[in-house]
Amino acid sequence: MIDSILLTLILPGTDKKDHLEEIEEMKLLANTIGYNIVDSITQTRRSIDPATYFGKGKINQVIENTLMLNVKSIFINDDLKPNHYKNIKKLTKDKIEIIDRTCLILNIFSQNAKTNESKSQVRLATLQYMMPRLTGMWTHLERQMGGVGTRGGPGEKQIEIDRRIIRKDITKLKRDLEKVSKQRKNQTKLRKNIFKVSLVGYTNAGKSSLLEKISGYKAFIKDQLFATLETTTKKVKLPSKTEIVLSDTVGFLRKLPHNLVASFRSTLSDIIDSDLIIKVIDLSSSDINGHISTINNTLKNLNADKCNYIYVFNKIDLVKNQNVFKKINKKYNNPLMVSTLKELRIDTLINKIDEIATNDFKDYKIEIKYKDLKIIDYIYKNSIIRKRIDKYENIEFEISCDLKSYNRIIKKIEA
Ligand SMILES: Nc1nc2c(ncn2[C@@H]2O[C@H](COP(=O)(O)OP(=O)(O)OP(=O)(O)O)[C@@H](O)[C@H]2O)c(=O)[nH]1
Ligand SMILES: [Mg+2]
Repeated sequence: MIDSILLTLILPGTDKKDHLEEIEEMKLLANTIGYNIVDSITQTRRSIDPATYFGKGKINQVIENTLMLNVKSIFINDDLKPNHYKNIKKLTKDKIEIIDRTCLILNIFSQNAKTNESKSQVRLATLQYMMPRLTGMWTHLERQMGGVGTRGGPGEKQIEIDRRIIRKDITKLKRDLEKVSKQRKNQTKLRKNIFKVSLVGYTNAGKSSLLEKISGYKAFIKDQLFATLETTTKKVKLPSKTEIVLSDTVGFLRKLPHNLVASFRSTLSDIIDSDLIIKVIDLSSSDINGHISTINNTLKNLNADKCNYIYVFNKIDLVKNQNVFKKINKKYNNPLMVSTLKELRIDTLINKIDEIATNDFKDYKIEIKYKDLKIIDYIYKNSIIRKRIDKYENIEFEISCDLKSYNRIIKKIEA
């Protein structure tokens, strides 16, 4: 682990509790890429310093202390504008690495991306992050080469070449991602008749663990932030024999960089089509309210805030304080509380999903000719068979499904 300092800013209106949560979260995030925060320093100011974000005196003092401790990196719990980054970097005389929140999260994402799609998404966000920072470097180099306004100096040339390469890369990545997004939309179309359930939640809440428990699929589970960066969708047969698809996707985090959200929009876009969203919350977290508001804000950004949802509070095995249960029960009207790890009340959750998936199901009677094998197959896939009577000329089915599916079946029979 590389020792490091964390620098944070408190402005008027900063919530003290949120601020402390963010410090703890930054420590975890930094650990994920191999850094250990040994000290955390906070400055309270009326406003952001236009040149150096924090006060210049404070920054100089922190740099001095950092170098004295023989520490080589400073984390900043915010997104630094390119000029802030450049000016702080200048004050360090390039002796200290400056890592802002976006840079840190981009690093975690690039470390954890597994599929070609997620790798391209992270690369796109990283290049977009780099572009304006190159401009800063360009000005810096330009000055070295003879004053602002000079054209054609080597600094400018090099940066222009870099920018051109980056721009080309960005265009190509966007094109590639567009293709994948189209394929995804086609897959979604194929699943249009099936009940779709999405697991969403703060990172590390236990979404992948739940996918594994409910579907039996061996998911990638780790006590780590952003273990999952891709969407996995699995078919699940519920006790009523209804088939649904269950999806697990990338976790949310407060102040997730805009570029990343934009790049991951297609991965997250499936959430909008959900018939049911399961908001998974870690009940053992000290910041349940913060996590819930992050989930709700993110869903709003994705235009998925109108979807039907339920809350599932996970990791109850870690909670010893009965007041936590009481408070949550009162606030969220006795929501589902489970332990995925200890397999507590997972059955209740599955039954709840089943109940919602079959909520508008009704019983119907239909008759099919033996030769209409395709329709028989369709019925088995799109309804629950309550009874099948094989008669001399045809088969009589008593089925249970929603009205839309019933109409589709009738249309096929009449075609
Ligand atoms: N004690 C306890 N640990 C759990 C429970 N459910 C999941 N975990 C642990 O929590 C950690 C995170 O679980 P994941 O399923 O990877 O969480 P996730 O929401 O998919 O996280 P990301 O993909 O990183 O966003 C793992 O170490 C799990 O073993 C639970 O009910 N109790
Ligand atoms: Mg996961």
